[in-house]
Amino acid sequence: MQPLTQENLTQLKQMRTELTRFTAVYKFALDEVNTKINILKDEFSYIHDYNPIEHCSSRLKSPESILKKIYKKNIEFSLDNIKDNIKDIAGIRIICSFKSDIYALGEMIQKQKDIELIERKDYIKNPKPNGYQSLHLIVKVPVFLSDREEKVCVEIQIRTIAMDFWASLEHKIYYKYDKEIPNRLANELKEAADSAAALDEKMEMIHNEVKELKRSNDQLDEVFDVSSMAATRDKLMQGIIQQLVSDTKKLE
Ligand code: 0O2
Repeated sequence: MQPLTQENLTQLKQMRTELTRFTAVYKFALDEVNTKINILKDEFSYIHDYNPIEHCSSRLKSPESILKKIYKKNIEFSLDNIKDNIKDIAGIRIICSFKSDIYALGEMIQKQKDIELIERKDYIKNPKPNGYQSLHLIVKVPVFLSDREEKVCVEIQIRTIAMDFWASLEHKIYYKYDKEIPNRLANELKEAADSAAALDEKMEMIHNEVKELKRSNDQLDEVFDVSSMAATRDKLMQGIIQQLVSDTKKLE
């Protein structure tokens, strides 16, 4: 093996700096989107009495996973090619309570002025053949660096607890299993996804009915608000007494 020359060393150092800068930008983009999600989450907890976000997680794609994707997509290796072709280096997953929350939250995110929607894949309306469901948004966010501004891609996956349960276990079951899955198992997996979707529908239906019940109970409480009824009664009594006193005075 030949010893490293000064030139080799300089090149390696340059590559290391480039790579660090490359991944750092994705980390900053993740921080930015995470902050946005946390603000929404906090706003819901403090101001509204309902929070649609169960929990969130984020990750930077591992170099191994990036390389695999490049290979799969048959792309020549370069940082520019990676940037242009792999849109999920920075990824955030948001787990919502109900299916309707997914769309509401997706809209809220897309509406933010500094967010540019690049791609939207609705695997809820159109599940993958294996049953996978989730709403995927690829967005670009601005990252302000010391010498420039960069628009960076972040993939946001939004799904319910049931969809996440299925996807996490499916990933675990088939992790590193590269062969074709037997038809019987593929069908079972699809059935499990359908059961998760049915559970989501049922929970949302119960949620909506309870919301409706609560609304009519609140309206009833308003009409029959005991303290305001007592105040009205007291006012009426006061009026009657005043009238009686003045009538009596007139008679005297
Ligand atoms: P990881 O480990 O999450 O990074 P593209 O990204 O466009 O090149 P694709 O497959 O068209 O490739 O993108 P798509 O459909 O938007 O899926 C991207 C991500 O969604 C995947 O990332 C998974 O996280 C998730 N996903 C998609 N399909 C499935 C599925 O069938 N099961 C599970 N469990 N997750 C799925 P990665 O890069 O595959 O993996």
